[in-house]
Amino acid sequence: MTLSFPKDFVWGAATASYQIEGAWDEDGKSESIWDRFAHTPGKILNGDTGDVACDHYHRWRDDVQLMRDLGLNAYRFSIAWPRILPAGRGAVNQRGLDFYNRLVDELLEQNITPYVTLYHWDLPQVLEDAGGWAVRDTAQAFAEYADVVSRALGDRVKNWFTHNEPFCAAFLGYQMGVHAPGVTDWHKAIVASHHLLLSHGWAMPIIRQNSADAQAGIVLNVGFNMPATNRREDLDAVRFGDGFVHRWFLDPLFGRHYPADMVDAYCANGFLPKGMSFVQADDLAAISAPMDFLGVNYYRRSIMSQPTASDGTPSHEEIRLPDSEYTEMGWEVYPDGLYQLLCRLHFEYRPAKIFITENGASYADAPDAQGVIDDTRRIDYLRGHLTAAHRAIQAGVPLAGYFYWSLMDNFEWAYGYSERFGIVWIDYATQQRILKASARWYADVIRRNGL
Ligand code: IFM
Repeated sequence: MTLSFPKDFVWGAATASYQIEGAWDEDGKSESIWDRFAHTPGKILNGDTGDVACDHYHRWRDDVQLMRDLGLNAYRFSIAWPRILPAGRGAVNQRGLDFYNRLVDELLEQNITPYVTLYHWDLPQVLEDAGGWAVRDTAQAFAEYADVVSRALGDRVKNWFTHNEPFCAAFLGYQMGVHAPGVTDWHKAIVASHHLLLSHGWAMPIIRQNSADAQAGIVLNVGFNMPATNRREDLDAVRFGDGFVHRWFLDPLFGRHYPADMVDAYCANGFLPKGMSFVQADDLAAISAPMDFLGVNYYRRSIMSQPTASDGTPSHEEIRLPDSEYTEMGWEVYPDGLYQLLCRLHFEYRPAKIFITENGASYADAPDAQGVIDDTRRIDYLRGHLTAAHRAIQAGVPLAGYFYWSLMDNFEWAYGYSERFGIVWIDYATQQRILKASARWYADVIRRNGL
């Protein structure tokens, strides 16, 4: 059976600055929180860092050529804030801006539409030293940064995402401490989540003002959760998990307040000694500024169960099914979850448009003796998820595009280079790029606008 996608459907791939660029201290760039975190012994598997990564900072022209060869019509990438404003705010580093100027020009030259993410986690360390996302002033600094970037690129870039996965920036960074800046403090994380959302809201009108006819939105990580059984505890785990990761962000963005059940849970656990006093009068109106689209990063289903022995901290355990399939991240392959999720977002929140801004699988398939990378499991993953996306469109979801994560293997945060999500293989010793079978398969999908 042939599945055709709507005319004008956007076919892309995504990356992020720290994960691919390298050149961590070149051309006037300052230290980011990820530079500091990765340079701290014990934080990243195998002591890996993003110092060189895929060396994209120097190989960007070849990488754009690769995108062109694949027939991508869009590319989602992020801007490294410390390249543009080394002191976090104030003086602009023209050499940093020029890198992105050149990249955008080359993409347009090759008929590839740039989709820019302003923040994919590499906060200038100097701002972290002043309190990071736990202080309100960082939201103001972000608005200034958004102004600088959208003024410089806004004549050519017409698709903007303010943040990538603010849940991860706030809670992996400030509560679990597994991401930069490595803090473990519930209160700071909750406050940080508010400042991230606030900075999004403040940046939206600035982007619109600087970039005529621009479309703008935010990218959230949203999964599909199910209870392990219908025991009350498992249902509660799903409700808490949904509130923690999804509703806490979706509700205020779509004009509702922070979810009351989560505020109550955080207060009951002592995480909000002064309640929500950090939310000021106009904040929620700013956060719910209408968006042109919502970016959705979907990877997997989580089957949740409340742990029997709990220390009082909200938590859950994830159940692994013996007969299901898991990627090397340990994430279940569950394409139907994408369909369910897209329908849920459409019917519950009614975003004007949705992009799947990330979806992908980590498998380590390497070149064989002939240099061929036969990553059949990734092709199956892609096929399953694109079929689910197609079903969602049939059901009325305004899905406008799909970005595979990731264009190339790269620095997978705390896992370093051990996880490979790319459709392009990176040989980190030589920086050679090799197309995997999945890249050719995806190129074929793009060419046919379907599968
Ligand atoms: O690599 C990350 C990306 O930076 C954000 N979303 C999830 C991906 C895979 O973990």
